Amino acid sequence: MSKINDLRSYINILASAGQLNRANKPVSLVHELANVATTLARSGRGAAWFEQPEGSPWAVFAGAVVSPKLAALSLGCELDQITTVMGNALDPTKGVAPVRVADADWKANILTGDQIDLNKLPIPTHGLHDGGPFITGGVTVSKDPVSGRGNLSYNRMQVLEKNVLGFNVNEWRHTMQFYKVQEAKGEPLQVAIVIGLDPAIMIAAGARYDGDELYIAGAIRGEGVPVCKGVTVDIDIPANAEIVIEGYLPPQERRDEGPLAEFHGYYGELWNSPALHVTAICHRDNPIYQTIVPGEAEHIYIGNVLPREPLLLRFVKHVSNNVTGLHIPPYGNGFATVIQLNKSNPGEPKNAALAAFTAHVNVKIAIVVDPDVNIYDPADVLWALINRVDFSRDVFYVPGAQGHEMDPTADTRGVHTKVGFDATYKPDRRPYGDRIVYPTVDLEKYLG
Ligand SMILES: Cc1cc2nc3c(=O)[nH]c(=O)nc-3n(C[C@H](O)[C@H](O)[C@H](O)COP(=O)(O)O)c2cc1C
Ligand SMILES: [Mn+2]
Repeated sequence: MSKINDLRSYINILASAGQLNRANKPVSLVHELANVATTLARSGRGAAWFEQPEGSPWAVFAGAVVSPKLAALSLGCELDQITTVMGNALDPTKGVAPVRVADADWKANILTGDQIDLNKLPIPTHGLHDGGPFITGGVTVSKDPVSGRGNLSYNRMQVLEKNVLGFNVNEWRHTMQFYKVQEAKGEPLQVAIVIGLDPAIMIAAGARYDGDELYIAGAIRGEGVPVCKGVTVDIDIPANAEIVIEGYLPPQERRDEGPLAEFHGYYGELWNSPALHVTAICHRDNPIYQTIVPGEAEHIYIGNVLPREPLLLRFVKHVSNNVTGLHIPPYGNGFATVIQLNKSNPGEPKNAALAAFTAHVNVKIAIVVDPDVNIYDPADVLWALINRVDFSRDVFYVPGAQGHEMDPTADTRGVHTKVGFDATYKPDRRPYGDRIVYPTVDLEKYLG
């Protein structure tokens, strides 16, 4: 496979894997683009490249990491290696430092002062009840004002004025910690928003990590990410980005932004958030604007699946060495986990489920299946639930446990009930021989 070092090289790989869909008809940035990207992703067709977003000369790309298949292509590995590759990349001892370079293609076009107009960018309004256009696929690069280390994060950003964005950031994020340090001094926090990236950087930015997340991207690629100083900010910015928006969050300023489609599939509320004042917009020639459809699979894949599967696997393997696979399906908001276990005794599935619950507060459903069940196929997991679970004996509850505070079934503090399913085969109850399996064939050989 050829090397991925930016969005363009990744798009080539998607095209050769039959997972790139070129939409060459005009498409509205308001709802329509997100609808098309979502329809493609949900039908297993992969990423979308919009050549003619209405009102913009720039192309828009969506769905870089929208399925297990695309996660594997992004990481340059097979489907069943994703958790191992991510586990390695997230190991702080395996991080690879970014490398400073003198120049970047995005410095080809630099807009400052009155030239700045965010309304000229093809920023989609995704969901029907979204408050307006939001940058959702931009990665925030900032710097710890105390240690000087770099940091990556995602922050949804609503266009409020031609040079001002509402900048959503939760209290417990590193980016918020940095902002609070600056605010206490009465100083702004500088940030750079990078758009159009090597998916390794997209994946790295979704992780909670004690250090600069660019080291994760370096570990994925086996070499340091090239970075280059900003034009108006003192930050090391990935050199191979398509578009860079530089600016600062002034101390004490708060603006309303929202609502936006949330990861749990409902719309969120208005937030009173810091404001990002733009000091420069830089871009490559003919740049590609990249977006993530909020509240859909890619959002969850990057935020809740890839960074957490290795963590859960570690905990579950600790209680049982017979675990053969683990997946956090994106259709479960990151709240569900499917554990594949080659059980050696009847109590083992329940212990494995309990280990997943303790590995991360978000996990509220654990389904334990046998090795003959495809953990990436929702229909196969449902088959196991229907055909291998006696619901009064094989289901157990953990009431009053801590979950995510936005879990729609939890109270406002996030207290909810966790539920485990032992969906493994119990031959002692009623023997059924083998499962029916029709092996998948290469259709090219049979169809014209
Ligand atoms: C697509 C996407 C959008 C996100 N949007 C936000 C957001 O608007 N606000 C926020 O606080 N976290 C958001 N997150 C989660 C954080 O970016 C993520 O937890 C990250 O690890 C935080 O990094 P930090 O602690 O280094 O700041 C989002 C994650 C993804 C994948
Ligand atoms: Mn961080």
